[in-house]
Amino acid sequence: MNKKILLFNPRSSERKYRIPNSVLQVAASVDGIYDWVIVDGNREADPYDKIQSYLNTGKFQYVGFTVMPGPQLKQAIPFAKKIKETYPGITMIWGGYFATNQHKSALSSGYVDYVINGPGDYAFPQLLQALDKGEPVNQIQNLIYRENDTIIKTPKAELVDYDKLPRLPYSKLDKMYSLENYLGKTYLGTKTMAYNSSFGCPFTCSFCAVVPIYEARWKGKSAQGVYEDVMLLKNNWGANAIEFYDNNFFVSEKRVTEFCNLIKKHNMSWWGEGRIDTVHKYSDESLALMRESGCKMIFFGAETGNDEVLKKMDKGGTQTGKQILEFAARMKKFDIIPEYSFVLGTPGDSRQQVMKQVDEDISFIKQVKEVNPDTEIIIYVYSPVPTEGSEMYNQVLKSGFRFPEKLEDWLKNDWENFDLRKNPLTPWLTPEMVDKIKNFETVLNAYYPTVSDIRLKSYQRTIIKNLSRFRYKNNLYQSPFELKALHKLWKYRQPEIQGF
Ligand code: B12
Ligand code: SF4
Repeated sequence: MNKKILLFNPRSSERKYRIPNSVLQVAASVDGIYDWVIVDGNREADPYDKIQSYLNTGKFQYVGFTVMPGPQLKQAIPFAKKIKETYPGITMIWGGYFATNQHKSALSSGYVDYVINGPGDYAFPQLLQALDKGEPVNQIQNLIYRENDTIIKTPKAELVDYDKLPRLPYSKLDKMYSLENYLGKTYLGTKTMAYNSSFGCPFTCSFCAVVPIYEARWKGKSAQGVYEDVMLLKNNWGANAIEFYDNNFFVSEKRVTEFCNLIKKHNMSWWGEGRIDTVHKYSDESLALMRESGCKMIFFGAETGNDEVLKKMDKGGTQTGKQILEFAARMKKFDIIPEYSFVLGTPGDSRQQVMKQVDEDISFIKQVKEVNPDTEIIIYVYSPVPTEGSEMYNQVLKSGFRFPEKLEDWLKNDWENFDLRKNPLTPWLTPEMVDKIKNFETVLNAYYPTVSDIRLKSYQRTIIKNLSRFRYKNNLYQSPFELKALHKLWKYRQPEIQGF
């Protein structure tokens, strides 16, 4: 037990903390076999100081970082480098979406030794045991590492059966960081828990980072198992709302309705992410039951109203512009807010075509708002993910776009904006197009401020709505400085950046 493990969750959020499920689940996989600690960058003023205080004891052999694209890289990259320089004997293991999808730059950096390719629940303890015993690691599934100049990717494992995994060690986490402070005040409730109940997604949208990792596979925990976990957090720490962080919570109508029936008497509000075409197939009874059980809002990838582009995105074939509008209207009947995300700025054959598509998407979003003004709109600018072989990724490569090869290059401002899907470096998007998208977003957010910004007062909502009315109604989006100034002044909170 003296080869301890330090698991680090780099800072991802300024104010709203969430249970760091990625590292907590990894901790569960070694709990009882190894001693472990978590350092949560969201909860430490100086996380490196904390890391150092652990590593200076000399008892730590393994350091694991969870790394997703965007702000987490700001701590992940320099900290990993410094750790390797100061404690060269430490084995550095990265997991998470950035680590997996950008494993080449991670492993070429010289300070990341191993990358876990997808779920780490079995790969992580197996790797540590092999390293402890000095055994080869090439038999361990879901692993990526370097052998001289060659990158070795071992085969992918079958998806994990969530019900067979150990329960997350919440009480141990509570001793390091009070769990109560992880249960934040949100639009859903005063003590909102973040929870993940499934792996993967059965679809293959060509812009989505889940696809190369899970390859169209999905496996969920049973409704009973999810219910028991939720009740544990409710009974011990007073949770009264749930954010389901699953890539696709709604794959199985049966699992969802079973969960609703179990939870409905417990007065919990909840939110999750799903697909329009999947949930549109749900019966009216199921939708009514979901609302009754506390479902207040669902995040959906609407992406675009253009059927041709939807096809190119490989949304699975059944989502159409007409369906997106119909479904927004249907959700209104059930009093569940659809939170639609759109991806603007996808590649096209010519500049005119790209601009025309941006204009069409803007007018489609306004149509959605007419059908159901409560619909929340999230706008992303298309940022490619390396989904090898997809039609869209081939088009991206043809246009000359390349990911950075060096890990440090990801720290440059431009690449951070790329990660946040706010201003990508894609050759087909001109600054004029990006401005148009962003300016429209500003006007839209002013005319329809998100309900999820619970700090925005109702008088502020009225002021900004009135101020933006003329622009919104007359499609005048250029240079909305007055609205931007108010957003800045009131610290308007965009859920896609700060958390939903
Ligand atoms: C929670 C979350 C956030 C939180 C913060 C997360 C945190 N760590 O504090 C917030 C809301 C801040 C966030 C923001 C963003 N996110 Co985010 N986020 C998620 C979300 C919904 C859940 C992550 C999670 O907890 N999963 C549950 C755990 C148990 O699963 P897991 O992380 O996959 O972990 C397993 C394995 O990956 C592996 N593993 C992971 N880490 C490690 C570490 C070690 C050492 C090992 C051994 C194994 C390992 O083992 C784990 C157990 O099996 C995922 C989607 C998803 N369902 O995973 C997106 C996701 C990771 N986010 C994504 C993105 C792009 C972002 C943003 C950069 C952009 C955006 N606008 O969405 C922003 C960045 C802004 C910011 N402030 O950081 C993308 C990544 C896509 C990509 N291109 O790689 C995802 C996949 C969503 C998506 N489908 O697009 N996010
Ligand atoms: S449905 Fe959502 S999670 Fe699944 S592949 Fe498409 S975008 Fe990704």
